[in-house]
Amino acid sequence: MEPAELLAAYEQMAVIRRTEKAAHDLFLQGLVKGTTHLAAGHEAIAVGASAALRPDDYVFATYRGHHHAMARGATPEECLAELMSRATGLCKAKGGSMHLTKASTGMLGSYAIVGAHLPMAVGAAWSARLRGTDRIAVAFFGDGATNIGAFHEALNLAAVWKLPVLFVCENNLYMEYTPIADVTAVARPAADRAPAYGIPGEVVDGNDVVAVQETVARLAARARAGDGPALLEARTYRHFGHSRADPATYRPAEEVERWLKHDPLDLARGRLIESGVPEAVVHEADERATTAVQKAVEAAKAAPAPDPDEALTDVWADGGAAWRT
Ligand SMILES: Cc1ncc(C[n+]2csc(CCOP(=O)(O)OP(=O)(O)O)c2C)c(N)n1
Ligand SMILES: [Mg+2]
Repeated sequence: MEPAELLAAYEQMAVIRRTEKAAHDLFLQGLVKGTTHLAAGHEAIAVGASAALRPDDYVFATYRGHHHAMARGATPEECLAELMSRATGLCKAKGGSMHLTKASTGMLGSYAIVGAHLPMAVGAAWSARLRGTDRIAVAFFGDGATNIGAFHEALNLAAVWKLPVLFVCENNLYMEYTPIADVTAVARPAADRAPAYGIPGEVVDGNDVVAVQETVARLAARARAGDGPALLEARTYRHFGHSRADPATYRPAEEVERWLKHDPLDLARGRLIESGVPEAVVHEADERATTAVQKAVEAAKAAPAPDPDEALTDVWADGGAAWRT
């Protein structure tokens, strides 16, 4: 990444981090409807991957998907308003935290059923190829999804049909509360499964935005050129508990401390300074991120509730063109 690109990635991660903190605070104020699964700590995966993708590629995420929605063009205001069930929300308050979707930018949804969206990403990749495009699809999912049947079905079909799809596992070492290592037969839950389907399986430091960008760019180019799918395991750690109901006390203190010292924002900031970007310039990016999220919080709080007359709009496909991106 050139310094200017890295600075933009840093600012985007700073915006996501502050939006997640705002979501946490708004939840505690009773302003968020339903639960939230915050992605603080995972920012570099969404931002690094997005920097490597084209705007017309397809992205699928899980219920822990705020970072992917924002990396693919959703604004903090749209996301926070959605969490708060406001008319200005990304899905006009019909999705909530677990279903952030922005079809116009290729963000084809966040899915609450573990593993369910992997076959859908395979379908999007198949569609892209059938239509003669060179778009690719990317499915982001957690380590827990690697023990779900749909993960294996999706990998197998994508490999057999050599489809342009990337499977990106955000391995944060835990499922809801269970360490993935306690219930998985191999050491690398995603990457070690790739050889069974004859596709490349790689591990990357998911907290290093540059490493993620470079790896995704390489695997995306391969998929785009017709060389088929790949599986990337991005190692990371969540800063908050699984969901708002979870204080995450089951994680050893020294493990938490070790990972907090390996923070994606700190790593990117270190790289920026190393590459000669003045600290004041990085500070300005932090300030812009703070202001942007403060404004988003105020705007979301001030936004009206949805009109009851709209309760039945946008809930069923009408055959229109909106989803044909
Ligand atoms: C098929 C299915 N089984 C169980 C659940 C309940 N559940 C929600 S999140 C989750 C943990 C998933 O962990 P992981 O895939 O590692 O993702 P992370 O939350 O760590 O990002 C579980 C078991 C679900 N949503 N779907
Ligand atoms: Mg996990």
